[in-house]
Amino acid sequence: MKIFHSPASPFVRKCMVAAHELGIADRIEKLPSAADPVKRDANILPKNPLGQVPTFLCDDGQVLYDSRVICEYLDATHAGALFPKSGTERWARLTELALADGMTAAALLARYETMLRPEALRWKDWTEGQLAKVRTGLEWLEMATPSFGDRGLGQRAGRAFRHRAHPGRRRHAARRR
Ligand SMILES: N[C@@H](CCC(=O)N[C@@H](CS)C(=O)NCC(=O)O)C(=O)O
Repeated sequence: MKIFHSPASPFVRKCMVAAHELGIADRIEKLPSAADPVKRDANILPKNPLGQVPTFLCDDGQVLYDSRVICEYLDATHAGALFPKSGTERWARLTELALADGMTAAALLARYETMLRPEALRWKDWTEGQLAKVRTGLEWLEMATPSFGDRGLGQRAGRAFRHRAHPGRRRHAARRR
């Protein structure tokens, strides 16, 4: 098994967390990649027309993307229990997964906005709208999943997301403290 990999990608990380949980991480070869929505990675494109990571190559030659499909494939083919097989529990967990993916995608879009888009073309309201999705998602998670046992989880994760989207702001926050 091989995966087009980037250590900075939260979606790749999600797949590797699933692989670690299943005890198979060391059986997945990490292929270097430089996925980028503007300068697309020519090595990934023949396997995945979206040119994104994670892109996963199965031992039988089948190619899988995106991270949800890869995680479910790893779970199904290694007798995992990461995805409930049926019933209310399955739909609840899949909906939480959709929330986490949506928050991650919003954070990534906000990050691309500051990292890739030329300053003159940036739209602050749009970036704030993406970060608002992350914020309301974290608030929902804190409310709905007290079993995480860490009431500060949302705030801390929120700060981490904000720092990624606006690297300069942390310094101002630190000065205020
Ligand atoms: N829905 C996809 C999202 C993957 C994604 O956005 N990956 C980013 C890196 S974190 C990427 O490849 N960006 C380059 C691009 O979008 O062209 C998944 O869950 O795998």
